[in-house]
Order: sequence, then structure tokens, then C-alpha cells
Amino acid sequence: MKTIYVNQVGYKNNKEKKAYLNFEGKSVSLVDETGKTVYEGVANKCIKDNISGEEISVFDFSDVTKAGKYKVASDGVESVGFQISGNINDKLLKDLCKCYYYLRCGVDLEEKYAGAYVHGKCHTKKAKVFGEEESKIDVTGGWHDAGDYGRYATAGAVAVAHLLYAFKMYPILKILSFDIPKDNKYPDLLTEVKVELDFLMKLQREDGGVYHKVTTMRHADFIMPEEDTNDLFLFPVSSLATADVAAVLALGYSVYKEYDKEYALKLLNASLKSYEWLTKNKEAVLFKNPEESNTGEYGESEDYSNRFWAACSLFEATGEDKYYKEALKQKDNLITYDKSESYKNYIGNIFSCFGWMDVAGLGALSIILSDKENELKTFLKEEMLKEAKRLEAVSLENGFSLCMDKKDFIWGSNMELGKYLMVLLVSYRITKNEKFLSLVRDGLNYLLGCNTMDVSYVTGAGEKAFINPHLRPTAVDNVDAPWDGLVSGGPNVGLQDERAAATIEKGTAPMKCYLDHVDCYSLNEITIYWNSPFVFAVAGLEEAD
Ligand code: G3I
Ligand code: 9MR
Ligand code: ZN
Repeated sequence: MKTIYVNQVGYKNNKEKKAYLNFEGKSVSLVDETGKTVYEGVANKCIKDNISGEEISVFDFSDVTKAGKYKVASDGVESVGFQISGNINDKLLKDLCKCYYYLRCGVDLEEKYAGAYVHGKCHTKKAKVFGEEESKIDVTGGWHDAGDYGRYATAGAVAVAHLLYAFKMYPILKILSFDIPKDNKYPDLLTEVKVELDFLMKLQREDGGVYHKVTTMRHADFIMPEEDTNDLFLFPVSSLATADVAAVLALGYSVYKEYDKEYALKLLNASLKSYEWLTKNKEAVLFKNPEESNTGEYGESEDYSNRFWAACSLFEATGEDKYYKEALKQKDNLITYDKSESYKNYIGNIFSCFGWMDVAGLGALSIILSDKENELKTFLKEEMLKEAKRLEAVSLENGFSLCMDKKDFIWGSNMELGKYLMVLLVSYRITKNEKFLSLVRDGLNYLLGCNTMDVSYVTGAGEKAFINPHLRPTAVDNVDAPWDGLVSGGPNVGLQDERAAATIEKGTAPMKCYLDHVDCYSLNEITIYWNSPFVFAVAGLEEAD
């Protein structure tokens, strides 16, 4: 079917604007709300796109700067409507941030803030340490991870990190106001992030080790969170969780100290306690789900990047040399690991990775953003730029100028994109190379509709935004639509859930391996760490523009 793909939210008035056609457009027009053609052009460069499987051509209408509502039309086909405006991403940025409020655990969501999406206090029972009898530890609070009700240390730490590094880099986040219970001490984003930081500290054991996750033994049925009253378990301490939490608490210290010295010091002390555990436990303590449990595993095969991040973050927070030395040691471990057999499938650069698993990029951010000059900083900047150059090259190989490789279409592919947009923005900060910014715009275009599914992967953001996330409350709350601002995991050639496997043929083009269905947890779930890279990306773009 002939289709015209646009960014369904729209385009910034004074910036470039591209729509994509899956056919050659001899004559393409931009039509305003009254039906008048205001601009005409052609889209005749048709690229066979090996990610979407379609022939994609581009219609560039950057010359149009007048605010308003438009459509792109060609050959009897019309795109969905979209806006051109000077503040095109304002609502999107607030919505992306507000999602964390809706995912709060352990508290009532009040109608005043949550509207129709209220829920009662949930997961308030004390938790049992796995393998022990008594329920004794209070771990209430934080955010639900995703479509499930689990709360996981490494996933939480990484989501918070994306938000806090963005906060450090982009002053617009200091003044961003979104509708949550206000705390007069902090900017709204820090008020929300504190919810998770407080929870992460509760996962810390007396000796500094951090429990890998707190969940029920098995995933809950599709019920509201307050109905999920099964026993909660704290699963074994891992060096992964301990290092990530040490890192994020030190990062928290460096951000919150401007607003609240006392709280910042509490974060730092907790970070030091976890770091102490790491120095006493030099061997990796990895994590594997016990057989009885089917909740998220977040397994990793080594902990070098986690220890690297912790050392970098504490070096930035304290300036102490011992952390710098540890960072150098872990850097060498990472270089060796990078060359090893177990890492050979990974296509990105190990020092610019911002995922829930590989976190060395987060350590790199601590070093790059600090004013201290040192060898490590020079090295990390170079690695970041190498990765940005790779992404630039990749973007030339498909019709959407998308910085994603075919191989990036795995579970949570939209996060692969989000992480790349972070790399491009950090690289833009280093070089001021406009091409990197332009690739960020292209990436957001993809997320918001310039893709062969003709879908916006953010709820409430566009006429054809997805509406059926794999998200328990949304599925059972009797409200038609989900709240706005949720990012879908996106296309995944792995098709790892039953519905996906039964509906989509194996071998389907990567960009088309998607279905907006509530059952599809491997294609259409949401998570706290899929929203956060896009808070970073949208804020970064706004700041630069
Ligand atoms: O690292 C390999 C890479 O080397 C390989 O080339 C590629 C292709 O198969 O796969 C990569 O591994 C993937 C891994 O994530 C790391 O990205 C796996 O295929 C993929 O199945 C795995 O998916 C994870 C999924 O859990 C299953 O373990 C998602 O990233 C992760 O976001 C998701 O997390 C779940 C939690 O467990 C529970 N809560 C919801 C959350 C989201 O679905
Ligand atoms: O809902 C769960 C989702 O959050 C996870 O990402 C996914 C993989 O761990 O598991 C989902 O739960 C499914 C469970 O694993 C198997 N039975 C069906 C559940 C979803 O309906
Ligand atoms: Zn809860």
C-alpha cells in the first residue's frame, strides 16, 4: 500500500523537515488545514531499504516555517496530520517524564494527578529474603519496572542515570514543570527521581551489597497493582546491582547537593558503603534466576562495565585518586573483554553503551561532563566520537537516515535507538557537529512515525500512536486509552512472545516485526529505561535548538 510517513507530532518551525514515501513521488505537496497546497516538491530518490524492505523516498519541506497544521499528499495518498511549531516537543517531553509518576509503587495515585489512572497503595508487604522464612524488610516505593510489577536494581539505576545525566547537561530540565505532587525543594524531575533513589537505597543490605531485585516469585496475572498481594522476595545480592547502585547514588549526590546538602550526603554515604562491598568482593557475583522465579532476570555475563561506572561516578563525586585508578583498571578489563569471543555479536562501542546491561557509557559521561582533564577523558571522548561516526555511516544505508543497523532490531529496539541518540548528543556537545543533531532529529522522526509501520511509538503522540501496551494497569483499568508518553519496546525480529510468534512470519523485514497488541511483551511492552533515553534526547534537542 502506498503510504506517506511523517513525524506525527510534527516539526520545529525553523529546522529541517522530512517526510518519507514508500513510492516515488513525482509531485508531492504540503497541504495546510484549509486544503490549500502551500509547498510543492518531488521525492524521487528511491532507496531499497533493507531494514523496512520497502523502496523509500524522501520529501524535504524544510523551507516551510509557518506554524500550523499540515499534511503531506502525493498521488492520491495523504499522510496523517501534524504540526509545525516553535515548541513542538513541549508536551512530549512532559509526558515522557510524567510516566514515572504513573509507575510509582507503594503509594496511592491520586485523581488530582493521575486522573482516570488512579490506583491504590501497592506492594506494601515487607519482603522475604529469598531462601529465608520471615518477611522482614521494608522495600516499599520506587517505580514498577515495566508492564510487570517487578522492581529491579540495575534497571532502576540505569533509568535514573539517563534522567540525571540529562538533568546535568540540559538546563531546560531544571525548569520543566509537569503535573506531580510538588516538593518545593527540587525541580520536578528531581522530585520524581528521588522516589526511585529512595527505593534503591532500601535494596542495600547492611554490608553494602545490593539485592538484585524485589518481585513476587512469578509474574502477576493481569490485575491492578494493589491486587497483587503475593509475597515479595528479595533476590540475591549481585555485584551488578551493587556497582550500578553505587554509581547512581554518587551521581545523585553530585546532582542533589545543589538543592539539599543533607540528602546528597545520605546518597554519597550509601554509595560509599556499596563501593566498600565491591572492594571486598573483587570477583564478579552475577545473577541467575532461581528456577522457581520467572520475573525479570537482567542477567549479565561480567561486571567490568558496572565497576567502571561506579569508579567513574565516585571519582567525579569525590575527586579521589583511588577511584580513577580503579576506572583505569576496569577500562583495561573492558578492552580485553571487547575483543573476546563472548562479545563478538555486539555491534556498538563498549565505552559508549548506555543500556541496562552494558553501562560503561554512563561512566564515560561522568568523566566527560566533569571539568577535570585527564587521559581517561581524552580516551572516552574519542571512543564516543568513533561511535557517533559509525552511526553516521549506518544512517546512510537505509531510506530513513536512521542510525540503526538491521541487527539492532532486538527486544527493546527503540532503546537501541534511544541510546544511539544519547551518543550523538554527547558527541554534538563535544564537537558542535550539526550532522549529529540532524541524526537525532531523524531518529525522533522514526520513533514518532517515520517508519514502515506508520506508527508513533509514543502513546498520545500522534494520530496513529500505539494504544495497546503490554502494561498490566492499562490492560485492566477500564480506561480506553493508556496515559500519554509511554515508549513502546518496538520491532523485534526475535518475536519472543506467543502472540508475536503466531502472528508475524519469521524472516519479516526487521522494521516490520511489530504488532500493537497487549499480549506482545517482546514487541510492545514499556519500561522505565525505554522512556529515559528519550527524555535525554528530546531535552538535548530542545536545548540545542
Ligand atoms: O546481547 C545479545 C546480542 O549479543 C545479540 O546479538 C542479540 C540478538 O539476539 O541479542 C542480545 O541479547 C538480547 C538481550 O535482551 C540484550 O539486549 C536478547 O536477544 C533479548 O531477548 C533480551 O531481551 C531482554 C528481555 O528482558 C528478556 O530477557 C530485554 O532487553 C529486557 O528489556 C527485558 O526486560 C524485561 C524484564 O526482564 C522484566 N520487566 C519487563 C522488561 C521489558 O520487557
Ligand atoms: O508480563 C511479563 C513481562 O513484563 C515480561 O517482560 C515477560 C518476560 O519476562 O513476561 C511477561 O509475563 C508473561 C510470563 O513470562 C509468561 N506468562 C505470560 C505472561 C504475560 O502475559
Ligand atoms: Zn507496586
